[in-house]
Amino acid sequence: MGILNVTPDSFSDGGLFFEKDKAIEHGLRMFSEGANIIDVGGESTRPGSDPVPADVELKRVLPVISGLRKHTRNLISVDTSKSEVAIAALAEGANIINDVTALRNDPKMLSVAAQTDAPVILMHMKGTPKTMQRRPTYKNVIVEIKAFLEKQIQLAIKNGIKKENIILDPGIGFGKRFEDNLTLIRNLSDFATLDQPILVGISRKSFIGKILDVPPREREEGTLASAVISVIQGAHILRVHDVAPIKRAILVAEAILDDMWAAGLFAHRGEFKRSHAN
Ligand code: 9MG
Repeated sequence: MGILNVTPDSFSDGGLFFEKDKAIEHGLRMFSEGANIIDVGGESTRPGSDPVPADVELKRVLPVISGLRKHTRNLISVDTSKSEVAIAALAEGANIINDVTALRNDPKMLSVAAQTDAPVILMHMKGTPKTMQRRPTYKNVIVEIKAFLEKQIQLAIKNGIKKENIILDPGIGFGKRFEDNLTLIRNLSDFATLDQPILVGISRKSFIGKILDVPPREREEGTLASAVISVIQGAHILRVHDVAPIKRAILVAEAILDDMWAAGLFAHRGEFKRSHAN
């Protein structure tokens, strides 16, 4: 999944793709580099950021989604937690809803996802983007996030969202301490028991900056290392800025993992492949 932030203030590429034509060109470039989905967002969710009104978000994302749709039949997701924005984006050609609040910000999001039959990404976040990095704590970060995601799966299904339309995301960097982010990536395979595809957003995030002491634009190698480990641990979708290098790294990692599976060295990967075979 390639990231397309149509915002003036996102943490690593704020302002770069704020202009419609530049955003469309960048989205198409990420598809040509191997992205299977482009995630279009009009509201920054970086730590400390304020929400923007729906009309501002709409003005930012709709022209980009309709522009991309004119050129491609590939998948487009809309990064929003507002039902009004999700409805308009899906009408304009988006296929997937990426809701970083896991359907908690806007109660109407449940019926929108159910009625449109759109796949929905349910992400864990402690607090809001404004408050989430104010001393988050967990007794057991894996157990607590799994319990939260399980609860949101049940809520979604009770409200008519199909199980096969649910994608889960532990929300790296969203109300997490440095060590929580490392623990989540290291133990991503624990989320397999929830029996849904797993998405992770590791790209250029602050845990990488903390390890390497580099700004967001210099976090590509750190992102690559995190991406490969996430795939080994069972991630199905990676949300990233630098599509081309990450796609190449993952293709190589997957070829090795598939050979390991064929040799009987990676049982859980084989189980996942069998259970998701058409
Ligand atoms: C919008 N956004 C920023 N980071 C993200 C992440 O890690 N996951 C998802 N689903 N969305 C994100």
